[in-house]
Amino acid sequence: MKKLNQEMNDLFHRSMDSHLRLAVTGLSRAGKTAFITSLVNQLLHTSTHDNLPLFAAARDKRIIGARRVPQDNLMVPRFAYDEAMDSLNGSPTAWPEPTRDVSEIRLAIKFKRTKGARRLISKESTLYLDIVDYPGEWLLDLPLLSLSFEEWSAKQIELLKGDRKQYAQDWLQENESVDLMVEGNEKLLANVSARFTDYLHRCKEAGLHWVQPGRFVLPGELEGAPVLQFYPVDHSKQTYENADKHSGYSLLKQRYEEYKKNVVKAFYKQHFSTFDRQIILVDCLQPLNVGPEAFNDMKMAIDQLMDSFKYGKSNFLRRLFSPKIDRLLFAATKVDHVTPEQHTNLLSLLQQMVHPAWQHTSFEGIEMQCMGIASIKATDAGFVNSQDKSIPAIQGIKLDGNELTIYPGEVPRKLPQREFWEAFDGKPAFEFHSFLPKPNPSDEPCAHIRLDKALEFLIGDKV
Ligand SMILES: Nc1nc2c(ncn2[C@@H]2O[C@H](COP(=O)(O)OP(=O)(O)OP(=O)(O)O)[C@@H](O)[C@H]2O)c(=O)[nH]1
Ligand SMILES: [Mg+2]
Repeated sequence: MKKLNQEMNDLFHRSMDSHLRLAVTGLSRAGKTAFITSLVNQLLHTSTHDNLPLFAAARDKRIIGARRVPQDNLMVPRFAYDEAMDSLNGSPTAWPEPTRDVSEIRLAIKFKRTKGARRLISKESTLYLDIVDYPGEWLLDLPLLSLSFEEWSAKQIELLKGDRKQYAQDWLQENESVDLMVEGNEKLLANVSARFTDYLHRCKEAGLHWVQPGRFVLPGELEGAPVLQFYPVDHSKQTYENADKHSGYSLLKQRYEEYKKNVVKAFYKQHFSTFDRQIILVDCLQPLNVGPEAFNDMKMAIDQLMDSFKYGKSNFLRRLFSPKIDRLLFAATKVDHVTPEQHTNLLSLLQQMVHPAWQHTSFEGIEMQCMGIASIKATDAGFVNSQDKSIPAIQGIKLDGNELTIYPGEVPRKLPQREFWEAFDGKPAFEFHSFLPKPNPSDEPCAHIRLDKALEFLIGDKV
């Protein structure tokens, strides 16, 4: 009898538990790994430290404790938290390695209930939080679903201007020698596709974010698969209407269609439809450092990401899968790269960037917020005196190990226009440096800026 009661008690408590899947997205190098590492680290420490004052449940001491538990989804790699912490706590300290694929981590957060009927029955509950890290580039493939091979090709060819055209030279040259009307030669097509992929990599290395198809630069488990061996074709130079079904042209077209069906659609169905909440991390400072082309390119990529959230009733996405994201957070990352009085400008810039999509009426039922955060604070802010003037500055250790104290520059409040860039004569307008993480005792939580505010928005209503 006692055993039965115990089992019933356990069952009862389990029924009080809740479950949330959080997607952490951002374009390449936006700070996803740092964010997840710090989020896990903060939650693991919060029962013993006052590290999250803006996260009400932690501030009010309602979090009893958090621990990592095995994830449900055995097909997705585990998020490398321990490896990331080893890098941050190493000597010298280092940032975690770049990631290339989807990964996942599950936390069990035990907390005291405060409100609602459940409080009367059970005083403690557990929130199971699944955090999924996946490359934002994969969301850039969404428009492919509504584009034919001809339409997609036309868009890609149109982009070949300025720097992009230069990066594409090898691919375009290799392309010249292929007759797509004759029977398809797999090896030849693989070669030209490899040059096209090189071109996309070059764009990415130059700080451009609009890189499509996204899997070409981050193939994950599809590395070397023929479904990643196609490239856009210039239909204005030649007509392919009469291409034989065994021709090179038809092969490219088939692969494009396969990619849409088995890569893009499959990704949305498998992952996207299971999320409850999403954070999109944006590093606005990096493209400001590089120049107008990089900045506009990132804006285009962000617009594209936002399209994934336009769940209009007639939207084909709604029909394709049933998204249930009800909260979406946009976070400008690495705010510790600028002096504190610039944080409001950075936030305003981010708000401008996402404004058109935010306004879109089809954001039915999705709550959105913007904020500036530093997942792992690598600098100290202060003032330096120069000629009777006090100038704000940040101080940190550069990647070469030397200390640097600097005023990195003013962040524009609004989307920078042509005059803004001209004023800087083609030189970077800012000096945003990368810093090494600060050494931190391993039993202390990482220093952060407003990660608690992000947590409050993302899970505050669930604990
Ligand atoms: N100062 C500072 N730098 C950060 C912070 N977060 C990330 N960084 C820097 O940004 C780089 C990229 O961060 P990651 O967390 O690896 O970014 P990611 O989005 O996971 O990158 P990929 O996995 O390569 O797409 C790090 O190596 C750091 O140099 C932060 O909070 N503060
Ligand atoms: Mg990463």
